[in-house]
Amino acid sequence: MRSTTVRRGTVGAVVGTVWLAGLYLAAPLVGGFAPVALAEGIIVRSPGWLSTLAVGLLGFSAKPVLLASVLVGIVALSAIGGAVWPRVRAETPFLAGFLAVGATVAVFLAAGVPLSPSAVLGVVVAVVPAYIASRLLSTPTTRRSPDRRRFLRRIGAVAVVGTGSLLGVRAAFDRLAGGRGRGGDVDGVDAGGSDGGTDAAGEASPVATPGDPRFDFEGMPAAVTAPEDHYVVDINIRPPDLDPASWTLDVDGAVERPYSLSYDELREHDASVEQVTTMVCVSNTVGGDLIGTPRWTGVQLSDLVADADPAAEAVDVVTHAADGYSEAIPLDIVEREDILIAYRMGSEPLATEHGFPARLLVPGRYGMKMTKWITRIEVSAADHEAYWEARGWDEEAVVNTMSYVRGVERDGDRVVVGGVAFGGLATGVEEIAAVEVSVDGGDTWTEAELESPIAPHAWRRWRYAFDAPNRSEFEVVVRAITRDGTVQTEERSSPRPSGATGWHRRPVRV
Ligand SMILES: Nc1nc2c(c(=O)[nH]1)N[C@H]1C(S)=C(S)[C@@H](COP(=O)(O)O)O[C@H]1N2
Ligand SMILES: [Mo]
Repeated sequence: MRSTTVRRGTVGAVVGTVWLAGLYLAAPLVGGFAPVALAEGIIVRSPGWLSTLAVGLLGFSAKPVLLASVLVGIVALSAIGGAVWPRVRAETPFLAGFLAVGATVAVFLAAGVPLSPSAVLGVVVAVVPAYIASRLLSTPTTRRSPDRRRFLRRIGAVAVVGTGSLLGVRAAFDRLAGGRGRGGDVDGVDAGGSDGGTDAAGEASPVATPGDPRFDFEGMPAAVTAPEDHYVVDINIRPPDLDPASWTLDVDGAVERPYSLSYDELREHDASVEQVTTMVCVSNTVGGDLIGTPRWTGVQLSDLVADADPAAEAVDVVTHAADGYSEAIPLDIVEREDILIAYRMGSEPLATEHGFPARLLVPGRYGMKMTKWITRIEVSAADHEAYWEARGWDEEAVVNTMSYVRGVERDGDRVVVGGVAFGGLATGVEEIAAVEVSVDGGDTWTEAELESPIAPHAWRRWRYAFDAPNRSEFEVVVRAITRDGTVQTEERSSPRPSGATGWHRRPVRV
């Protein structure tokens, strides 16, 4: 009898896997791959000490590991369910269908999917393939056929064909939708590959860019990042969709004159300025892609706060967002004129995923400081514990000095390598004074050419051209030097809690 139990367990696992593939197929209908939302829900609801411990043990891969555990857990539960499943009787198919619908609805509810016709369709899309798989596998083979090989072949066929075709259909959907769907993205702590350099040269935003064309070559990012090329990171599976007609920005707390602004009042505010500013996620690994330098338009936060007349005991400015996110910055830093409530990126209103209608922009700090979907600016007389701070990340989040290798191109004997360099400061302007590059793995170093600054808090592109008639493989290493002469630290540290450090090292062939 033991082998029957094993077989049934295997059937359960396959049905569970097909169900997961069905959930993935349904993702565009319900705003995302539901298990991601479950994992996010666990992160958000777990106490700060637990997420701190998890990230401490697992590093910045805590979120992918958690998601993987959720997936494996679901398959394991299905296997157990299959193993203890009652013998096939007339009513069992109904019971199975009922269970599958129940599980799907429960997962969607836990993931915060709102009830709608597309959610109902999502349930159908998720359940039907798993149901078909269970019917195909449960009837005669598990009971009668003694032929183990045949059974295994059948299981394998259902698993591969079922899962494969669901994933294929989903990929086709994504292609039709232009590949911009967010569903299933594991945003946040996972920070892309380490080799970077995927931005095509010359993909500049339609606005006239101040970049020097000599720094536009194979693999180099545009000087100014087009909105659609800027990375997206947040805690949501589905970004808040705010209606600009009813949205208000409230400025209140420890102030004499609380007030609110409508979307139009914000855009017509006279303290509006335009600035090109680099933003990088604290979870970016050395050389990673969670960095961009868009052109922003917004209202100076100092003006918005001053208009409310802060009380003498005010210490912090807390920004609150529609998704429950919050961040705090000390009042004395808010006096800087380059901290904006931004409502435009490039020449367009902020995209939904970048915080429409408005978001905070704090130059020189990591992206986590830059609250999207902002609804309230609270002047606070007490120290506020912000969202990521409560989860063990650095409170000040000043950007570490960094430099990345991005581009490489050959023209005859001549080779040019290049990339970007950036650093933040608690106050003051961007501080990169020089970039040094090695093409022999760090044995010898040369000073690279730096593009003239395009803005005070924008990255600097760098390039280094040299003759290499007889060599095609190089190990490029780069390090930046700040204005006070400090060389970027070689010491590797993980993104948590204060951002990654270390020299970017990248083998290239050209
Ligand atoms: N409301 C809200 N704002 C947020 C976040 C969030 O999860 N919710 N994530 C922050 C983080 S960690 C980063 S790196 C930036 C990313 O902004 P972007 O997606 O526009 O690049 O937004 C920040 N602002
Ligand atoms: Mo971030």
